[in-house]
Amino acid sequence: MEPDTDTHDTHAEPRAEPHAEPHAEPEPMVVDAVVVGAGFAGLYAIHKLRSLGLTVQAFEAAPEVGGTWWWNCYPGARCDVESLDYCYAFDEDLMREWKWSERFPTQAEVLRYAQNVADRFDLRRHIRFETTVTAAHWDEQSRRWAFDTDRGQRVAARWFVSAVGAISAPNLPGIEGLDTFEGQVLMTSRWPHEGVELEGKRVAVIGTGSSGIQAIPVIAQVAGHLTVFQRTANFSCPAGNGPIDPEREATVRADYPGYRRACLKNGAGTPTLLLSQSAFDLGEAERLAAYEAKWARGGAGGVPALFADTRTSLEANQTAADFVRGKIREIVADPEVAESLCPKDHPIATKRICLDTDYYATYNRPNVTLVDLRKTPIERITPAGIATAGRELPQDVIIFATGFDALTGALLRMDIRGVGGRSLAEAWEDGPQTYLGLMVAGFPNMFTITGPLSPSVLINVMVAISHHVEWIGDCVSHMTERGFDRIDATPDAQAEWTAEVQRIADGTLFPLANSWYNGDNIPGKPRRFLAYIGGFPAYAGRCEQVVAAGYEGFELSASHPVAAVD
Ligand code: NA7
Repeated sequence: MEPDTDTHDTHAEPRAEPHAEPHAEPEPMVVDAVVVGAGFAGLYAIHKLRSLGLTVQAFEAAPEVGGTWWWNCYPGARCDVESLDYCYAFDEDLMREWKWSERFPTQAEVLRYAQNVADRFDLRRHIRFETTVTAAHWDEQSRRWAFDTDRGQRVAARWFVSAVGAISAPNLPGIEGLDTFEGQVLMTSRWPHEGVELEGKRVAVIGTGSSGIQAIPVIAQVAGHLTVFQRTANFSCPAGNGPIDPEREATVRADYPGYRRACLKNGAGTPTLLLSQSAFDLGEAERLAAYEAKWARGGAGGVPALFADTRTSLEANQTAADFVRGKIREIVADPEVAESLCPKDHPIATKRICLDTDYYATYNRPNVTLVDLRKTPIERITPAGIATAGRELPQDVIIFATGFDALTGALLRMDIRGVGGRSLAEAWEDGPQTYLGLMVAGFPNMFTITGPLSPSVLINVMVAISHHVEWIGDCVSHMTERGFDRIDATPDAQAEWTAEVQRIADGTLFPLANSWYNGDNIPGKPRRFLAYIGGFPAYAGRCEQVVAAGYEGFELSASHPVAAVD
């Protein structure tokens, strides 16, 4: 595609721009596409759109690529998808040449991979780092989006590709007294890259989701004393991490592209097979033996990934939940602590299942204490520590592992305004509505990679990202070839999709949990199931059908008369 004549050079090296003078009105730079975010979604989007001949400008708030893998560099941070699956499949040389060292890669290794991709495909020159997009407004007349950044840049683009990430907007709970604390306050999701000295210190961790469960065993090894503040006990299964098994690696690498294509036939876009067996197809002894074997092997969805009906039948779910609770009671020496650690208020895996290394055993250490917030809630944070049940627990460091405003948070933190100046916040007042998780009606030419109501966090997110980027690339090519310059989802198609996503979720046990999947962790967030749970093959099939039917549910148009294309 030819760039607009008024396009500025987008191929300059990234550089820190001085903040704009107050009241200065710089002329907007015009490019074909703006990509917001330079994590895995943004990197691939830049590469894809550039390969179509588009001029691309990306913005990234961090000083580096990597997105969530840049920010979440807390001790113990690790991917819970296996490394051989958690990578791009679009370039065979990259797949062949990049070697992972562990079954589940550390944050540092995933970040190195992202950096390698950025360098290998020369993507950095398109990215303005340390720059946050503050506003994106649709201009109907020019059929372009106008962007503002916190550094005063103004850019206009035909295509707006959001690559802001599904779990990227941190949630810092407003606990009374936090601003009075005289020690150090940290968030796992904004961990300092220079590292933190925790040796010998009194450390508090608030939150026991995946981040807390990964960080706690590692912090416990160095802290003088670690106090864990747990609001909801969470199910966790052993990751079974270790060096990559050379035999398995050799098998996968014998036909890596074929292996990855085969994974796309599975619900989660990983090698986990589509399950057909019910937990009750086996007798009790056989079922327990299967759970034992899975627990010993570790990885891939843990014990609840064994049977097809764990997600849909409370009775089947209970067999897996009882098994894990039994393990917790076996591992944790103090029965009272073990009971507090046993989740009882939600079916297993209806909050994201955690994979850990020695999480439960960590509570047997003499320097670790569990505070069960269901029994003794936090009253306030004091200058010296945390007060619960009328006593103060002094701390040097408080670490918040309190999660994210998932799926919608990062989008809503920008001032996005579509047709008629309507804000995204207004459009999503009752919860997010999207068509295929890819577009929002009334926000033309805006694509949301792993957006709300797409499979996103419920499948291997590298598969989700790749699918969206390729779908968007195909759509933009289709439009450009035909001279179209505006695409919008129809309200009807969007309403139908939004209802379908909820309907499928309602057929599972997921709505029974208070979880970020339902938006429950953010006060005031409307309750709605935020991801498509029907599995990758069904989702991808639906997207293909939509395209085959001439972008059914979308309206494509041109500002100038267009010639017919075969
Ligand atoms: P999660 O899974 O949302 O976990 C956050 C944890 O923080 C969870 O245990 C919460 O308890 C707890 N929390 C949140 N707010 C509070 C307050 N106010 N007081 C006490 N405890 C609180 O986030 P993670 O970062 O661990 O993981 C997110 C995803 O990132 C993960 O699934 C991976 O995909 C990567 P709650 O359960 O809400 O009672």
